[in-house]
Amino acid sequence: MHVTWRLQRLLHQFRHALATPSRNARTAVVLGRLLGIAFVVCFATGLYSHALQDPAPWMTFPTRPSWLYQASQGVHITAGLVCLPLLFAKLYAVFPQLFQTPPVRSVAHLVERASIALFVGASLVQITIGLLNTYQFYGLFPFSFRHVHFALSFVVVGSLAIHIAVKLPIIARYWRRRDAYDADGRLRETESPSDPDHPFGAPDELQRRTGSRPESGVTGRLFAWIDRAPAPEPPDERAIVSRRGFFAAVGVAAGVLVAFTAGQSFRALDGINLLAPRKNGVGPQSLPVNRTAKAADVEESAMDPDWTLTVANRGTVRSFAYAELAALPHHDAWLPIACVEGWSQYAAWRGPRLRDLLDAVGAPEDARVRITSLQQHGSYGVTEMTPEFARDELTLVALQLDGEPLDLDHGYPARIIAPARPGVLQTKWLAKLEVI
Ligand SMILES: Nc1nc2c(c(=O)[nH]1)N[C@H]1C(S)=C(S)[C@@H](COP(=O)(O)O)O[C@H]1N2
Ligand SMILES: [Mo]
Repeated sequence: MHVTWRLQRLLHQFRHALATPSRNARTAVVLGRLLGIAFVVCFATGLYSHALQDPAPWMTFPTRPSWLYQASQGVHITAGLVCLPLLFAKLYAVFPQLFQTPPVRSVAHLVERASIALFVGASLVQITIGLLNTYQFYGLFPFSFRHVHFALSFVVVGSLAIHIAVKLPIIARYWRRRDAYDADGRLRETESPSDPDHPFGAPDELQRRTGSRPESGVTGRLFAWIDRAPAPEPPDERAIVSRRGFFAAVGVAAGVLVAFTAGQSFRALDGINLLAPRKNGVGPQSLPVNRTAKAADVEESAMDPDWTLTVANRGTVRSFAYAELAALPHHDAWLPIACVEGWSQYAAWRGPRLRDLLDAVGAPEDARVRITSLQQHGSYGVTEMTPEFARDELTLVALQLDGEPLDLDHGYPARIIAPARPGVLQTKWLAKLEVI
């Protein structure tokens, strides 16, 4: 008896805690709007990054402003981070819906719930692997991060579209605040029992507060039994999270995440860069390194005094020794490395223009260029560059960084640096440039 009473009381308390005024359809719509924007922004910036790395034959890209990719990558990572508190908040707001009775009422209802299950699952995986990627944990997965992240983005956006279509009536009804609440600040009732305004069968007085109807059937009887337990102490009011408090908590969580990580790209926030894995200015020549020469296994080949850079246009092949490259006219470029993992930093690069080297072998203006590194293993040993980048005056075969020869970890003897490109394509330890 005692055990039953305790259980009753515990569940009763639980029901009070769950029955918050924030757990309703209006909250779900407000959070859904923000999440929808964040997802679409991530999708668009992600597609852009993916296209740059895997350009279809017909694709050309803007090369200015030179920080275009840096901005797009920063927005992608920031929006992705913000999704985390938003998604948990949204799950919190609609959580009682998971326990609807009966679980499935019709074919349409089954489709609705299945699409939500897919959407929630795919989004959580997507955000989690994205977050792990920013901490360079992608080596842990038995799959290619980029390809899974890309494929999942279509699942997320597709199931999001279905979700929006299915919930359109609720979204429309609660879109505006004044339609959602009455003059007393209480949520207006909805007709559909599948609306996420059930405060999980809240005790009577809470049901009145939050403007929802009592449960019926088996759950109704269960809740009636639970509510026979004495009211929990401390009083109910304290267990209730107000709407304002709830949104403030979500806002603070999102703000803290952004403020404490944005320093990995924005110097101004460097001092409070507490959560991001990368720090501005930390690394050889005050620039972070993603993969070291040792990790790329190029220490020997890059330091070889007989190193040459091969430039090829079909039959026309020329080899440039380091001294020959150093004797060519040099140009300066103030450009960022913008890593897909979320950090970016500007630096002063110097060296011959890529287009001057291409001209030396008579490469056509519209040639795509394959760039090969000394690095034999890993995915970034060979990359491709479309002609608008190859011909850009800011695209260099950089020999210098901040007025000094490149550090071995930054790509000595020579590396590519180009405007508006992802960091992964700024190939280090060059071996060969060839017209495709
Ligand atoms: N050959 C080669 N080049 C490479 C890489 C690599 O792994 N191998 N990493 C790329 C990545 S992911 C980034 S972000 C930049 C980082 O350049 P940095 O180490 O000079 O800062 O180099 C790029 N160039
Ligand atoms: Mo990177």
